[in-house]
Amino acid sequence: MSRPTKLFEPYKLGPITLANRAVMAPLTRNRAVPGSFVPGPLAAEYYAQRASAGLLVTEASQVSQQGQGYQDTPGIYSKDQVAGWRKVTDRVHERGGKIFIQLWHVGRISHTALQAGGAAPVAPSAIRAKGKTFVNGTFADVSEPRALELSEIPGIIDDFKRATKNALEAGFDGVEIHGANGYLLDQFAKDGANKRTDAYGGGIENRAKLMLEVSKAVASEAGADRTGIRISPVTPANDILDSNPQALFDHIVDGLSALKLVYLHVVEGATGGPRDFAPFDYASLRKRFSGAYMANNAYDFELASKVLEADAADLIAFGKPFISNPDLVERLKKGAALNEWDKNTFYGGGAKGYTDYPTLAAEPAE
Ligand code: 8OZ
Repeated sequence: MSRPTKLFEPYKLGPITLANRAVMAPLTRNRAVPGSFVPGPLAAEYYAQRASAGLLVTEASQVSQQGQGYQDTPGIYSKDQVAGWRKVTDRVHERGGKIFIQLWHVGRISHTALQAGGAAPVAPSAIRAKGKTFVNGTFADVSEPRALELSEIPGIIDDFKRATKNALEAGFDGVEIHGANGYLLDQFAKDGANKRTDAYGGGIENRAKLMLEVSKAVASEAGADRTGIRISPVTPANDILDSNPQALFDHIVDGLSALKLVYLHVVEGATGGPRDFAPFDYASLRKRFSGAYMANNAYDFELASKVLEADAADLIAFGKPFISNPDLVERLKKGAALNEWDKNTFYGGGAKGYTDYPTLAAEPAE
């Protein structure tokens, strides 16, 4: 018996139809091939196992070497990376799944050890984040960044555009721009990290500019109906802060809506933490946005069903539950128990904690 809920109803997302409204959220797993940053040998298996999600969003994938901030995260800027991702999308499509890739530039959340020639990571302003990254097998303080020159900004936009072209060549159904969690686009948007005095700093309109220009460029390549974006208005992740996130994100979402992006993916509250971390009116974003509203952060079956029923969201993204439950949709349908996740195997390593979580079918009968 399946439990009645909109969660398992199909959803038309631009030109594609999702089998249900449960999305696998982007999840960093640090298992790409060291040096080439091609998706690792088990990545196709991992994503194919989870293809019964309405939509898979891949782990964040850097659009350039400069955009990398952690050890062994995959890229989408080289030919080999495109070929590696092609194997992933083929396996997912064979299983009837749909998959978007998350496009990422970390900005200041990086380390000189990951940058070409040991250079400083780039940021809107030369302000070091209080935070750690994982590099050379250990946690290290992020490096002191340098402020991007105004003349370098078109190059960043081009990197996102090229990555989008690569993503389409790799067979993705669409792309999600990573505008969340204190990485480059969020750093430009929020006044705690952006102290620029040029056209990309100062008031809300200037700070929102890079996120909107990247969105426009990506949508021009993939089609707006295959372009989503993830934001996290109030998260403190990676030492990010804004003095007026409601006004900032109301403005940003008006701009994204005008670009007709297909979905707005919102981390509600603190990423991986409390949903009520800071006051924020998410309904205001839903109202302003013309496309689908994808809600994320600590959703379970009950909350997802309630929010969909109330028409407060169209899609629900589940993160950690998808790590440990490849057949999450089937388990939720049946009201079956969920496997617990092992946080010791989230980042790096091999099959353990990656492709070895059992499905219901694989479990011994009681
Ligand atoms: C966990 C570890 C490293 C990166 C994010 C891409 O927070 C990440 C990330 C998460 O968006």
